[in-house]
Amino acid sequence: MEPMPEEQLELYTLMVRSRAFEERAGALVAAGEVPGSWLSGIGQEGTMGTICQLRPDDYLTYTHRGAYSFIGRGSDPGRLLAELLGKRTGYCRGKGGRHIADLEHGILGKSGTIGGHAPLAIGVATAIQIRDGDQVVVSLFGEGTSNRGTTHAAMNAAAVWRLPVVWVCENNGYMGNVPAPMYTAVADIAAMAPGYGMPGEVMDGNDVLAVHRAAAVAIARARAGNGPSLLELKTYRMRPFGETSTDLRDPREAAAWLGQDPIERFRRRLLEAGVLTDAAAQAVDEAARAEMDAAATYALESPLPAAADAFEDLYA
Ligand SMILES: Cc1ncc(C[n+]2csc(CCOP(=O)(O)OP(=O)(O)O)c2C)c(N)n1
Ligand SMILES: [Mg+2]
Repeated sequence: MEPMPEEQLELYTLMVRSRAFEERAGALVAAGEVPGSWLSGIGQEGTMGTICQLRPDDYLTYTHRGAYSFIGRGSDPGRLLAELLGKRTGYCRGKGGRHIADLEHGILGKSGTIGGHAPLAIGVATAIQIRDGDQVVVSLFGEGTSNRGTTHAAMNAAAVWRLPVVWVCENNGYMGNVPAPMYTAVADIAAMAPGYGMPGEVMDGNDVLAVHRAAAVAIARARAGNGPSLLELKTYRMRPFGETSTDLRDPREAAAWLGQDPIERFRRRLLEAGVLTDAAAQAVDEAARAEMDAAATYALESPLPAAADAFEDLYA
């Protein structure tokens, strides 16, 4: 079922805010303000079609890319940017950098090794099942990450135990600068789903309403106790692997994908349907930019952790 017009506008606004965050984060990296880097999700905002459907008490685990996980869940952009800058006001008190967990919004963080977050999804989903809850876990991963043993083991366990997980593979065709056919023999990651005993579906990841439709089915299935699904979103990242990385991909490829920009496509569709006007779209853009400017100011003006803070948050 298509989301109602108001829901479509909300979804569009989330995507624009996510993009504005990415642009602000990229600018901070370029200005030398970030001690590490940022792995941009510009071009992959179609993934928001899954995240926007989660309830506040649901959970999300993610690999490493994109702001949509956080913006879609309601995280505070100021605290996110503060974390990126290593500031004390960040979600992990400046100790995570771009490895961010926002437990208030059910974002369980990620692992330094790709695919390390997949077993985390299983742990939470098992806890939900033991407690007879009806929450779900969405777990995002890249097509490169699909080849980690942890990812395979977790997908198998989720299917065997009928856990409430929705696996969302963002297939952007590359692991760093390496094209997918060099590390995966099948064209579609979702083709692996029947091998685990769960449904799998491939879709145009830049068509956010197609993503929304498929995610609605997968989330309902998980919530009803009928087990996991695997969604594969075919997409493209419009930025280099990381904001400090060299992009070795063919620039003609990126130019071709520009016409597939998920936000542009959704905007055109909303304009044609009369759900959005040019003036309203401009207002959404301006509000998002102003919000992220304020977030950046907050992050830049926030204090660094004190030396003694190094001894806090430790397991001993
Ligand atoms: C076990 C492990 N190997 C390598 C890395 C370095 N690494 C970080 S992200 C990444 C690429 C992952 O590609 P993909 O899953 O397709 O995600 P994308 O970056 O394309 O979004 C790699 C190799 C890592 N963090 N952990
Ligand atoms: Mg990839």
